Amino acid sequence: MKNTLLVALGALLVATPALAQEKVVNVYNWSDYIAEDTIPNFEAETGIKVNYDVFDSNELVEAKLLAGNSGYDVVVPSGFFLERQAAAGLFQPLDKSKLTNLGNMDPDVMAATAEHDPDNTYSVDYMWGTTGIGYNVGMLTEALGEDAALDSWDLLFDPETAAKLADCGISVLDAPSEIFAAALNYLGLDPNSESPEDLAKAEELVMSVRPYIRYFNSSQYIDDLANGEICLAVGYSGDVFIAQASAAEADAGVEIAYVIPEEGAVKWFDLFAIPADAPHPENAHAFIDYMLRADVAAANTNYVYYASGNEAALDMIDDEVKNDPSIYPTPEVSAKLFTLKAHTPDYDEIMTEAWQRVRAGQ
Ligand code: N2P
Repeated sequence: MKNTLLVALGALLVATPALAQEKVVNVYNWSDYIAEDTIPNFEAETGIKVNYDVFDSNELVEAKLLAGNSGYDVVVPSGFFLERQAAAGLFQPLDKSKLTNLGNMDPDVMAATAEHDPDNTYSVDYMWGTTGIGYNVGMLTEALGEDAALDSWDLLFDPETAAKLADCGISVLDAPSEIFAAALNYLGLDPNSESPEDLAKAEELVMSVRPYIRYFNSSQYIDDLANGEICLAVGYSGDVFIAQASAAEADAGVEIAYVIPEEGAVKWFDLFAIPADAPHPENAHAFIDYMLRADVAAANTNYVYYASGNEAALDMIDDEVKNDPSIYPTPEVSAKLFTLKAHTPDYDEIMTEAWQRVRAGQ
């Protein structure tokens, strides 16, 4: 009798979380990637408290997911990382019956992200953008002359040009896959090549300008560009626009521009997914569904200047955002963009070693 009771009690305890989940959701998103009132609005509407942590690199998310028990309910890796994470069983399938706003998604974005996640089983897009170059218009003109071309990866990869920018400051994302892909593409090689010979050429190229790079970091450049601390950053589109907006607001004569270089650039998708061991999957679905609401998606894009995966949001996205070809590329610009595939573990290992040498400068 006593045993039966204990078993029944145990079953109840196990079943309880699914029935009435603690009103909490633990979210791990990119830094500078959400409007200021999105979280408070969600909490007020649902009564679910959001613990919101941020990261600035795919590697960080992957390390947490691989270690297990991250405690996160929602994570937002880029598609070319999520691809292998999903294959490794790190996510649970989305329960689409709980995502009432899924119909708002842009079918083209869904098709593109299905390349990483077949049938969009585990993920849905939040935003997408490009990895290009942000620069200080005045400083670059001064360093390179009025007639200098400001729309080429030469700004970073041509040693003569980069040398002229070393004093005003160059920063580069701490994102090996994306930087080596840009280097391969600049060399006329396949940005998705996993050949060790191609990697060696890309490493050599980045090494040739390494003396002129002040630092590798994936978030610091927003403030540094805005304040005129650096003059060129290889960065994420929206982050450069955030720097541009804050420089304009400060009204101290700093003008920031973003360019998708003419040789082409990486286009990525950042995707919501729920870790297999998420403690609050119900609330994770509620959070994702909220983020898929058209008005919420529009408010976030208007705030961070990344293109939304949400088609229904378009009407509410500011004209200056949706008509900006470096946020919503024209077909002509789109033709220059390329996506990345997930790396194999073997390639990842040699790429990481190459990146460590690049970072260390030797
Ligand atoms: C947001 C950066 C997100 C872009 N600050 C990287 N995929």
